[in-house]
Amino acid sequence: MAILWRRSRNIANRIRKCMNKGFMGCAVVNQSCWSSTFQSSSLSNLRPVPYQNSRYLRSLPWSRAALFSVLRSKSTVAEKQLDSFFSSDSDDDHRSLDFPGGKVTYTSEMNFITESSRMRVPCYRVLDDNGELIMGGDFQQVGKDVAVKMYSDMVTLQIMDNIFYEAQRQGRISFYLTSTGEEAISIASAAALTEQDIILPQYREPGVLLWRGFTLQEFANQCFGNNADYGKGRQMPIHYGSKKHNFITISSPIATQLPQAAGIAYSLKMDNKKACVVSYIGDGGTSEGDFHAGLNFAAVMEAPVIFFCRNNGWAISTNISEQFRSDGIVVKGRAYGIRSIRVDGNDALAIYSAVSAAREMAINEQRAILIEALTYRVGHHSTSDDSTKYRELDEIDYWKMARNPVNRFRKWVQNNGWWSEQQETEVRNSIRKQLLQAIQVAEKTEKPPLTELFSDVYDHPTSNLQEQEKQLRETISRHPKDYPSDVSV
Ligand SMILES: Cc1ncc(C[n+]2csc(CCOP(=O)(O)OP(=O)(O)O)c2C)c(N)n1
Ligand SMILES: [Mg+2]
Repeated sequence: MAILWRRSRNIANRIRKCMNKGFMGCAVVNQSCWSSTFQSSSLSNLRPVPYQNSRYLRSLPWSRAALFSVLRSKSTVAEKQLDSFFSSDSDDDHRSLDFPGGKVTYTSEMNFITESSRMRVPCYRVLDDNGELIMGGDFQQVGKDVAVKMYSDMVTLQIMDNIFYEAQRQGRISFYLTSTGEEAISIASAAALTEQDIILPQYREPGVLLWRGFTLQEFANQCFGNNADYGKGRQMPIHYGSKKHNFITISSPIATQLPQAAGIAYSLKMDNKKACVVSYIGDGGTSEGDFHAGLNFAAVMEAPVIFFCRNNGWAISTNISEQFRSDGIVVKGRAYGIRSIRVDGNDALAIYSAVSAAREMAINEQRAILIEALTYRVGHHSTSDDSTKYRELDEIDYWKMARNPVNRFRKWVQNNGWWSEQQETEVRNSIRKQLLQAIQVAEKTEKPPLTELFSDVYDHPTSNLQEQEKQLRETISRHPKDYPSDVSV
């Protein structure tokens, strides 16, 4: 009892401290109006590039790039010239430099741009910590059916996480990774998209697949790597993928999905599709070179892609304070000319609204958008990690209890009269039963045969692959007892 009391007092202290400190030690102002956090597009007036016939400009190397650009798929909004901000066609040419990309005004003051603004970028939210709507906020309405599906899917995700995590601990699957604390992000963002939008995940977004109808059996088949797994058992558990659901298979090397996302979005643009690409990434992933390449490509090619960054405070054991010195990730969008917003990642309604608005802009204006969601990884990084070795239990408990995204959304759904205690019990029991059944089936289903290990990459296996297969078969015949009996040779 005394331990319990001390623990809850610790949590209360932690909550008080965190309320003052904000996100990971820094105050971030909550804001309930998304439209003002998107950087205004009013700067993007269209103006003809001055002096485009000048011999001087044509002689510059970048004029070749400009020539090439006519081959690109056109933006629906066309090129933007930032110099319109200072626009005046009059006689002030001596006060500005006509530079490719737009005019740059001269100044005689030696001002370095500061490394950070005094105020951190505010965080858009719709629901307060108690699940109540914040008055006067700007948000997209969510009706009963969508809200109930969102909540049920969050519950399903929680149950999946608990049971698969336990299955890994029992040695039945080799690896697992939970979405605990981040359930609202994948579910609410998926709810705001259409099935035509193409998803390139990092790995902590199974909720998107769940929303799109990937079944519990399909999740179990992948984790058990059986014959029914679309990856034919060649990937680690949680590396889901589904052509039917426009969900590109997860690949472990982080951030590789971002340049690919820019490319896929560009192909949607060329085909005049009314769809966008959504690529997820973690805070740690933003330190990869591919993050920068992906954003720059998408901005320059005006590709309809939403980069969704889950800033959950940690990249395995690396805290964000050791990851970057910027005000999170949201400010990085501007450096690439990408419109950006910071959202409360534990507020499902804020995520839904921001993604709906971002999708509309991405498609209608043919542009990239960056969303940074502030959240927290409540679970260990994966089953290969023990996060209590590098972070305070109080910190974990604070996010698990006081900032729980599922409980917050449930309060809102319940206050609308759309959910009851009885539904809660029924749904939890039913999902649990269905999942245990799916695991039993997945476990009993045969594994893909050994030959599948060498197929599907080359039309004809290369000589080194043939050599490897021969060596493997020799090893198995020498040590048959070390080879799993449920995989046919
Ligand atoms: C290119 C690459 N470098 C390193 C790793 C090892 N690694 C796996 S997950 C991870 C941390 C990623 O953290 P973050 O992007 O914040 O995602 P989170 O796990 O918090 O969801 C690292 C470094 C990797 N998989 N790929
Ligand atoms: Mg992270």
